[in-house]
Amino acid sequence: MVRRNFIKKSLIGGLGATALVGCDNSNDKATYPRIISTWEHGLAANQEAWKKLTSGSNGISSIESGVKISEADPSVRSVGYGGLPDREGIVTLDACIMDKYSNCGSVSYLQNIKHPISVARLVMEDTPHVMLSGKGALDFALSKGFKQESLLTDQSKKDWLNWKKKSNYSPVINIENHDTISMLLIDQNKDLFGACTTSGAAWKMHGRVGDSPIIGAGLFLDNEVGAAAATGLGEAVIRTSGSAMVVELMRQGYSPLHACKTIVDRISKIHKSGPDWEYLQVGFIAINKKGEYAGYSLKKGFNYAVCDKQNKNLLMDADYFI
Ligand code: SD4
Repeated sequence: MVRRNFIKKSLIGGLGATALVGCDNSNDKATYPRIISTWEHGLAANQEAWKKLTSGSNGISSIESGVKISEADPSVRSVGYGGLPDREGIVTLDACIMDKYSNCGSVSYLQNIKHPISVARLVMEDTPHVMLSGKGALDFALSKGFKQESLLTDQSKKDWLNWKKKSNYSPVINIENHDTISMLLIDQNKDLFGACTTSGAAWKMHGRVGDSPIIGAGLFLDNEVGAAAATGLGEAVIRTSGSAMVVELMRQGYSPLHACKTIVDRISKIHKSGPDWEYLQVGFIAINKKGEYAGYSLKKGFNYAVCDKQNKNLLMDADYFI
């Protein structure tokens, strides 16, 4: 069942007039430039990216700057600084970035670096590789002048100690541990860029890497077709190569909404009788070459921020399956 989108609320000083608009097909409207990001904290990230883009920065610098806002914000509990740790109380970060030429860079299982997206960008630009992981990623970051710092805030440590009392790994959907920021940007030339950054699922096993640094899973784009990115339980997204599949469906002519919905249906079929069904949430955002976009999730509660000239910067409730 597809439910209609409605615009929930708007932000933000500098960009947005307040708007409340009823059900419509606004997400089918083509326009560019346009930036879409997962979750409510995507509003602030969009605002920064938009500011950069419209003052002359290129697409890749604009999305990097945008998602860095979430990485630095300790109130965003599953990205960068302030992100919830793994079972051992250690914050480990995953991030990736991709540009219009299909250049991409990624870091996984990175520790003590506040802006993994910037390290991912340098992996893309300054190495012959796509992904660096763990100590190698950290060494690379240090060689590029990044400074080590603790990312575990007092609040996150408190939450972890609290969690440890029961040590029950049962993610709470849509809050705390499902707030990866994924951002997709189409610029004034209709070129596409994408970024994704997270501290991953809270209370994950130490060493666990999710979908977010995996090109094709957490993020994918093809500049001839469109871009897609994911949030939610990474294992489910990896199993279906989620973002790559959404883009491939758009290549076949599906709308962004239909493409996202098809992959969410597939994830639902695979997991329906599995042990993680109860807490499973996945959401996708997608944008095509015309700037048409959509967000769609398995369960109710996923929202995403859309920034363009017409709508300013709005938080949209995604359509959902259940
Ligand atoms: C992960 N996909 O590590 C990430 C978590 C997430 O919104 O998206 N949270 O599985």
